[in-house]
Amino acid sequence: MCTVCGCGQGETKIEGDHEHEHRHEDGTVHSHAHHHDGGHAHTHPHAPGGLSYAPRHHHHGHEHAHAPGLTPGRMVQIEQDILAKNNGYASANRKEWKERGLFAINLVSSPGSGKTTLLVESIKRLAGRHPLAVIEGDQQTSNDAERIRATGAQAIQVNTGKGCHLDAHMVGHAFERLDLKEGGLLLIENVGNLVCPAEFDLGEAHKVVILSVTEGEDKPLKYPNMFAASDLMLLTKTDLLPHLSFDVAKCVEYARRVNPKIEVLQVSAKSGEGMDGWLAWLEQGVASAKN
Ligand SMILES: Nc1nc2c(ncn2[C@@H]2O[C@H](COP(=O)(O)OP(=O)(O)OP(=O)(O)O)[C@@H](O)[C@H]2O)c(=O)[nH]1
Ligand SMILES: [Zn+2]
Ligand SMILES: [Zn+2]
Repeated sequence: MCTVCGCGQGETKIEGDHEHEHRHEDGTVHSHAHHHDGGHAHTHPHAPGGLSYAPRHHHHGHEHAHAPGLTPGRMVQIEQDILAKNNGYASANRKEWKERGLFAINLVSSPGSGKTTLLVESIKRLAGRHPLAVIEGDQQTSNDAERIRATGAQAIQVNTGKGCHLDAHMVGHAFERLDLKEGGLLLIENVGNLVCPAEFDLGEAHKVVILSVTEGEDKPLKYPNMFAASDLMLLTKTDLLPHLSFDVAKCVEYARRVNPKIEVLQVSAKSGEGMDGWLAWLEQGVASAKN
């Protein structure tokens, strides 16, 4: 269950997993994914409190709420538990990525802002310069991971089903499937949603909020949490500006109103305008994360 909008969880599927069904004592049936290939189930308990990604079957967290009968107090308790658990996994991810000298970023935005196109164009330009991998989050389909793999880069898809955000636990498992060398770049494309992903730390170095110029300049005011949680705002699709009445200065002012420290870069994945600045930002991050 999402702490913010109450949408369903427990339907997460990482590419390569298989589904199986559970029946609870109250008769509720739900399915979720497991993978058994590789079979190594290596333990890397790297969080205080003994959190660990193995054995893989024991921490699915059946925290989906059967809302009827739940008191508001109980709901708040569940939300706090979910976030506390997420934060445990996020610190585990952060620790592991730090040990490996990886620069991990979490791309957040509303649907269709241009995340995957930007990643594809960035990866083409970064080709061969750094070890790099992508974790793709979407509710359904592996379309985005396939678009990334078409560039030759490795990518793994996480489908969240009814869930509206990636959490640190799924990302940790997806990361296990990647073969990412030391000193590289881990790009995480979150589910398109300007609300819930703001709440979930994945262990990333930065959240980067992508806002396309077709969405209107007032998004930072309407969804302040997301802009407050991000260190960089990328204004995308700037090739379309001549056709729109989007006010860039106003948008930047709104973003700084909710987050005075937010950096802003303007890019067009289509024309290539501004890509150098964005790639320089990434390169600097990779350099600073290296051990
Ligand atoms: N004009 C223009 N269109 C773009 C640009 N970048 C992406 N698009 C278009 O915007 C649409 C959405 O792009 P995607 O890259 O799929 O967006 P996304 O954020 O990954 O979408 P979801 O994963 O579904 O949230 C597509 O039709 C792209 O061709 C750009 O720089 N300029
Ligand atoms: Zn199970
Ligand atoms: Zn996408």
